[in-house]
Amino acid sequence: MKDGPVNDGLVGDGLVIGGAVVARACVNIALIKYWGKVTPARPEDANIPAVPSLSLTLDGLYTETRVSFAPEAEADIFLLNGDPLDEGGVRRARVILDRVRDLADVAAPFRVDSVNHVPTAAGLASSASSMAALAAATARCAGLDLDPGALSELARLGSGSASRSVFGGWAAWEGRRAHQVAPADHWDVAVVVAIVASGAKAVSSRDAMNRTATTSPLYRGWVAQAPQSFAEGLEALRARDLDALSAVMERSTMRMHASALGAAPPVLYWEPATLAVVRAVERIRSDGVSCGFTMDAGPNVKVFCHGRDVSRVTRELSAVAGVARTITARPGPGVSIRVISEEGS
Ligand code: 2P0
Repeated sequence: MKDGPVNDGLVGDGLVIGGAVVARACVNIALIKYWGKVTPARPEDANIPAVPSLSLTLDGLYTETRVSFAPEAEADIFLLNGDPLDEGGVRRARVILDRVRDLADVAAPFRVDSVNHVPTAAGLASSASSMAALAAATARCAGLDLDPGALSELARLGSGSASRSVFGGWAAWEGRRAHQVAPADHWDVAVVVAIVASGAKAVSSRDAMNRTATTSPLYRGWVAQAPQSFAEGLEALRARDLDALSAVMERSTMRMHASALGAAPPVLYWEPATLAVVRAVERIRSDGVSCGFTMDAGPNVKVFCHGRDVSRVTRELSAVAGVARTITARPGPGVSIRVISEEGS
């Protein structure tokens, strides 16, 4: 099954001189969580995970990134939504650009123009979609013809979870790269995101997972149990068994957060309304509607359910005190690119 990057460009392979490459990548939600890394020996070993993870790429929540060469510039130029990218973002993005320059043996700076189509209030991290789109556009601009696995490795250098956003549908990530486990049309499920109003400033997932790995006595247990959860998640996905998938997804979520709670100082992402949504999911399930929750490095709750149950689940979650709004997403496509000629066509 082929569901990697789609090249519907106007020109053949080779450096894109004068024109630009536009790539689009969607966010993904992990059912079996990535939390912790292997200590890197070389720059190209960055963000190799200590645990395997399993995710679903989501339709309609994406980053679109335009990359061109900027031979007249002194350094790479980065714009996000029209404004200069912040320092942290530049550092992450430059790792990808430097790797591409190495692989393609080019020296020129790039101009990167990125637009996030992920509602900022959604609490859905856009680093996965951003870094996947950046990797795809830059590699193509520099004339690299990377297969989806190699592109996944490149995206991983910017942000670990970006390795999964290269693929449409369901992706598994172990070691250096992710791969597709099942396409978007494998299963009619949906994700309802319950946005929990919160003014709290979260610790970044990168800092939090490093702190967990270095200070939490629960981290070893987290790493030790992960392969079993991953295997169970894959089996439930293949069998399209939402009850089994929900059970292992919730276990993985709770164990990830438990390991973070054991850090010094503790990392606690939840708000009271987070727990209220968790209880609502248990209630909906006891009424006979299959669904399951997961939370990432923030207070919002993502609820998986069958496509046919979206209205019911949305209604129930919207009624929970502290839920500001909900967003619904379906399984989405992998990275796509298009090459724009100098004339802009
Ligand atoms: C995940 N998260 O599997 C987990 C669960 C957050 C909680 O992947 O340091 O931004 O750039 O590799 O990819 C978010 O972590 O971290 C993440 P880096 P990343 O989705």
